[in-house]
Amino acid sequence: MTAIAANPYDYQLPTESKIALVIIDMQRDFLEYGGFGDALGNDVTQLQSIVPTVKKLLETFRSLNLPVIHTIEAHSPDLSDCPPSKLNRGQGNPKIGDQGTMGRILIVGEDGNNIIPELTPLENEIVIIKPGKGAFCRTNLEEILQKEEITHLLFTGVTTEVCVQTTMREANDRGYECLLIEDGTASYFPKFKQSTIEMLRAQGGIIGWTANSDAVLAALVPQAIAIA
Ligand code: TIU
Repeated sequence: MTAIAANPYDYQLPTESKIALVIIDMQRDFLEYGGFGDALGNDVTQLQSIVPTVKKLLETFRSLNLPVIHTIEAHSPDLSDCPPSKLNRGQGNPKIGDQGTMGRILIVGEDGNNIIPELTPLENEIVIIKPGKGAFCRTNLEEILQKEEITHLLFTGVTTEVCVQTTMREANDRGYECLLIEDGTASYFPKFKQSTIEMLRAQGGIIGWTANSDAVLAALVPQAIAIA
């Protein structure tokens, strides 16, 4: 069995079941001006640095014919899937559903809700539209993972301490073997990213593992050669 050099110890890749790359919310709403992240007062440039790494991982998974799961945080145009607690949280103005420079903020189908062009999903890739921070909340993600016999999830995306961490915790509780790719995730607050990495892998990997993308790629590519 191949292993990824990870923290707090090696992460074993499965031989019988499948591994998937999960790319959380790499949508314009979070990475560009005029979206939800910007509306909340965040510096969106913090998130842009991981794009080349996520792209490289995406291309590797595609070349190995391994499953890729993209998520998008989005609400229906009538906001019926957005609880008042989420809509009214903070004192943000504009807020979810308001008109931004890329269309209505965090609304499905609007320009700002699209995944950034560098990471546009292919037809055969899974795209989970999620109304919450976690990708298992009010979605069919668990059903899809079971059907596809996916047991191991490698996480990338934004933001580390919000949607990425929430989803990784949800997945861990459901029995998935989770690894966070450290240089494939970002936060508007670098210290929150670092804390998240440390807390997820503490206590012997209480939520899962963390590793650098180089370690992930080094483990995956020889396996592909072996399969071929
Ligand atoms: N605000 C923030 O850090 N994140 C979110 O609202 N959503 C995600 O993390 N995707």
